[in-house]
Amino acid sequence: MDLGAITKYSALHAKPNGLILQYGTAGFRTKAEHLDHVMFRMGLLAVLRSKQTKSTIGVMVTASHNPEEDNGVKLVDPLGEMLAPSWEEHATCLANAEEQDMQRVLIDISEKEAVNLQQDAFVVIGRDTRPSSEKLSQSVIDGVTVLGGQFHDYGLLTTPQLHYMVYCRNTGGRYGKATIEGYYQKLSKAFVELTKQASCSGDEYRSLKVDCANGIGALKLREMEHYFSQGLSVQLFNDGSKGKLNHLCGADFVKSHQKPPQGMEIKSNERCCSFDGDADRIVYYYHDADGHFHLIDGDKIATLISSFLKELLVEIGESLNIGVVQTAYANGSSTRYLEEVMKVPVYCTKTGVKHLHHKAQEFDIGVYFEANGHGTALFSTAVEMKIKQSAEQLEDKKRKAAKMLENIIDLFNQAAGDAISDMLVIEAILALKGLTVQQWDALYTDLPNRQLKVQVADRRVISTTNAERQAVTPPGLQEAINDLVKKYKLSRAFVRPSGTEDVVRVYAEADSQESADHLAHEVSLAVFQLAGGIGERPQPVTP
Ligand code: 16G
Ligand code: MG
Repeated sequence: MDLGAITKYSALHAKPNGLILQYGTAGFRTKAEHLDHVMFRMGLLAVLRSKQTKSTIGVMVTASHNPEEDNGVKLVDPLGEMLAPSWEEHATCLANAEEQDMQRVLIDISEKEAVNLQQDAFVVIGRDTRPSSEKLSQSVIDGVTVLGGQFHDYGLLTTPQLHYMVYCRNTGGRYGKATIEGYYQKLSKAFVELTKQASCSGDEYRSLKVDCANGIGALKLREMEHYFSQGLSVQLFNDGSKGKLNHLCGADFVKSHQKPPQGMEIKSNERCCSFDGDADRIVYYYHDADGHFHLIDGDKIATLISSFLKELLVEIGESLNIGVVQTAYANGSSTRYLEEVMKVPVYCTKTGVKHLHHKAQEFDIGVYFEANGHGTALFSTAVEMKIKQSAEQLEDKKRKAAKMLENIIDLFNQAAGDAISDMLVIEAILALKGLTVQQWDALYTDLPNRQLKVQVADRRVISTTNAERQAVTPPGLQEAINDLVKKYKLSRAFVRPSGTEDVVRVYAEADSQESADHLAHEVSLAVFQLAGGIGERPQPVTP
């Protein structure tokens, strides 16, 4: 390590005095103007992680669904996964080190993690379309270079595309080619082959309206469109040509406001979807004949996908273990439907993709989705091999199903939840099953629900257990929630400190919207009273 050079360059990316940041659920996130030093330092850290794992590490510059003025950064581990927890701690430590402590912290991390500093390092970098992203990714590159790492800057990419690149590079090209072209070709080939088998695709030209949140998804989908246009025509809205990133549009807006994005005209029964700002989330929706808005969130996406996979397995005659992974935010109706009607085992983890991803890896086929639309399906290597063999050997009908499954495996981005990949999987399944968006929506009816935020002095006073479904501290809070929940039918509520914002989140569901709203409000008051609320007392929800 050339400590002199590190000190010199670090001073050019100085940390604002007193600024403390945390490597949160999905990396660092805050106002873009406070992030230059973090970017430089994450470049340094990526080099150390790369040396330690002897693999390519990814660095993505994005703040996803957050406002355009924000930015963020996260590291991607060798198999496309989120950074290992011990390294998250190093990231926080390094980001908060005062200038004079930088050398010591770097040496500390290297020693603790037994990093061989002689080892080569390779880092790949991607960024979203935020105005601040280009300069910030340059700071990452400065960090990589100072520590002697090699790098490839992919420039503009969706977050899942960067995960894909990392995965490809660390699996010797077996997963795919680590180029944007390679990504387009792999997914489109699988999609076109799949949709060719749809018996009803000939009668109806399939088209879909896509709200791209004025983000990177628009650019990438536009580039990719002609690769799969045989199977699907997409019409892009909020493509960044005029509107502001994530402003009144995008998956997060649509899911949390339960209404369509601005800038998209929807005719009744048209299939529409929204990506978020870095295209790792997707939700679907439509207007019925009476003009009512219907949201199809991550839970219903997981249901469609897992039931289709299960059907294929039955046809092939394989009994593989398939599991669905959700979080506490999953609508109670979805969990009930999966368990009771589809007889698929369901597991609940803490919020944040890394927790779901990890759990899903325990199954032959693990389908994971957060209600907010972030998810994918993972297939174990053994399953992939088995299916490939079946596709060669089995007789007619079974072979067809095995071939479909093979294409589906290729179509899912197994390195991360991916709006583009998920969209193509969903479109293929709808085509193959001849389902309309309403028929898909009718699988089950969501329980009415409400999410609220409460401001408290220190959100760490709330700790939870049982995959965030129960509060352990402060004392009395869970008992208060239990008493409130008892007042309503089909009700459930929980609270958790946000991992990305300085608030406590409240979730409630019940048999009617009015009850869900009341319950959420009452739970908010309990949080305010028992967990040190600040500012104005929570107000009742106005419908
Ligand atoms: C991040 C997570 C997302 C999670 C959300 C929760 C990743 C890539 N993203 O955006 O999965 O749903 O945080 O936010 O893990 P919250 O803690 O503020 O509720
Ligand atoms: Mg995102």
